[in-house]
Amino acid sequence: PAPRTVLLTGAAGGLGTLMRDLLPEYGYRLRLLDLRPIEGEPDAIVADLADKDALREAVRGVDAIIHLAGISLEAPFEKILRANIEGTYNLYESAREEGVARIVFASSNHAVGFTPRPQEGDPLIPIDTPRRPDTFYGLSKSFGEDLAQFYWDKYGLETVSVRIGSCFPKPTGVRMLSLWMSPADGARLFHAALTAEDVGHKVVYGSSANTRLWWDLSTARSLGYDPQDDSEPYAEKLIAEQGELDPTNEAHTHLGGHFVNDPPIWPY
Ligand code: NAI
Ligand code: 15L
Repeated sequence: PAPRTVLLTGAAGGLGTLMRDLLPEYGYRLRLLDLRPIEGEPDAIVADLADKDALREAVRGVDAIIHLAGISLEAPFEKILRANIEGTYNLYESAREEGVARIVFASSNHAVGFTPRPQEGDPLIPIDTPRRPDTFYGLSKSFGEDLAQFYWDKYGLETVSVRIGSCFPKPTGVRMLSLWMSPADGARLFHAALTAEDVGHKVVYGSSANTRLWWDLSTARSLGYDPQDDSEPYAEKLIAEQGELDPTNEAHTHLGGHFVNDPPIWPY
């Protein structure tokens, strides 16, 4: 049966806010969790991923979890360790103890951020390309994918790890023309990840069907994902404003963009 009650961690964040709007249309009842309270959502659970008791209670009775909570940019290793590495472990342990069947894990392009982007005529980056994290942040996503594989092999807890490109209302940079995932396609992909049968642990790239795509969406499509959007209508204006990607600038020649040399830092 299709999952109905889904715990959405990181529900106060950018992606969480977009998904709070879009996922109910697919028939999900969302239980919300975040470190920060959410205006207009008095029932949202305000908890830190470090709080094992709160997590255990939060996951009790849900059919699946979409795990978005954590530090979403670069930060000192100690902070990443606590929020993303220990926090994700705590969530998986709670899910195992409470018998939750499936987690959709928000991994990131930054788990493979040091991969050179394809140049004209090169093949798309395959899903089994070696992981090359570009930050401690990317390293924590790499850990999350391994954790997910371990919980499948050892305990039969399923995960779809989505290496999200850039999920924002619109693409805001030239690199994002390749990595953009429209919010509507994001909801389509999360829905596919929640409903596909027998996923075990699958890693997929998460973006729209962009004309300038750098990576191979076939594993995501194998879950039933059928992206409907393309960043191309935004291309002309962004390139006029920012110029084409510069082949001599390493932030322009790697999947992870400026995370490879000058990552944006988590503000708190
Ligand atoms: P965000 O930074 O806007 O939201 C993250 C949320 O997690 C925040 O509301 C924050 O309060 C919460 N959080 C942080 N530490 C926590 C903790 N210890 N316990 C409980 N909650 C905590 O990030 P965004 O953009 O919404 O991303 C969501 C997830 O998707 C993140 O895991 C991010 O790494 C991942 N991702 C997002 C991409 C995007 O394009 N938005 C791209 C790739 C990955
Ligand atoms: C990410 O992993 C970040 O969480 C998001 O804020 C964007 O920076 C995105 O990657 C990106 O690479 O554009």
